[in-house]
Amino acid sequence: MNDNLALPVGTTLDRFIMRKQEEFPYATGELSQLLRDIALAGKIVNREINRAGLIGIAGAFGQQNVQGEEQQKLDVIANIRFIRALRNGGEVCTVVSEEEDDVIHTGNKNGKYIVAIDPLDGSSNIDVNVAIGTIFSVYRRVSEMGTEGTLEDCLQKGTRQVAAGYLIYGSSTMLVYTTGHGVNGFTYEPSLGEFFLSHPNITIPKNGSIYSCNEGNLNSFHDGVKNYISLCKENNYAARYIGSLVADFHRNMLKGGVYIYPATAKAPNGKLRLIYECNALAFIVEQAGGKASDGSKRIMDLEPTELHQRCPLVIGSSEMVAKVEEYLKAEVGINSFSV
Ligand code: P6P
Repeated sequence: MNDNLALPVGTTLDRFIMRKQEEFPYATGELSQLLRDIALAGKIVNREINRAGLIGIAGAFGQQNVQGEEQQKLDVIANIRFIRALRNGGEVCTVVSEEEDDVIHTGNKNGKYIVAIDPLDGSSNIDVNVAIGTIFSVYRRVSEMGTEGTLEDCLQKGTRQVAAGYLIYGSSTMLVYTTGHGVNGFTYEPSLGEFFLSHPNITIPKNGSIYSCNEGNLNSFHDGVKNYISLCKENNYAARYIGSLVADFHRNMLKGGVYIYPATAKAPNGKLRLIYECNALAFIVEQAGGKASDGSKRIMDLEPTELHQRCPLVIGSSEMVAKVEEYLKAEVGINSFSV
């Protein structure tokens, strides 16, 4: 099939995945099935988020995750749903989840893929009805088929991703993903239980006038970041920070903008996690023509050493990210945010 033949808005996710798979004769359908499994879990989580206030699953779960963060009930539910969908789908041998201390082996020893996932990012916003999201990354395993996945499988650089995406549970629910051939967005129609192509070939504007950053931490930012934020104010940019990475990222993808979570006093290496947040969004934004760095180094070139390691994140319109890097470089002796 001619891959330049754009599929029309309204194409179902299933048909889109199938048509795209046809473009790759060597494709065996396993990655297609994995994407369907994620979409299925996303539909279920979407339904539970929408009913949370009615069926007593809003609010805190009463435990902390490995990050030391207060788990919300929906964090736990979303984690169970996505891991169960990936286990039942059969294509994934091992999962790295923000909600799990260690890797989760699915039992699918012949699963070809590894998935790294933040099942529900921004979940503290659930109770106040602010958009939240799921972020995922897919890698081909490097360990031998027929065995359990290994830590090496899970600590691959972002450049080795074969797919990445996010679900945003907002005014509408969307699935946005890439397999390395551009970025496409699908909007969920709950009455039909289907995702439909609504945003084909998403490209992020090279520049923008929106910056997303928690200025409450301003005093502990490196001067380079402080100077960049001053530049934004001088240029009358709009400050838009929802406290939900997927929501801020999605808006910046469509309108242009930059999201900055630098090193702070509370988070000397940044707050966001490399493997299941930064790498996934970095793959997506680069496929859409944008840029993602830790303030100096390309996110996808960072060498992971721990499952839950954090890194500073500057992500969005390429010219805005480059400007932040320029301001940081101007600081003597500071190569990136991380101290
Ligand atoms: P802060 C949510 O906890 C999250 O991981 C991102 O979704 C969000 O952008 C960021 O943290 C908010 O962190 O420190 O500004 O509240």
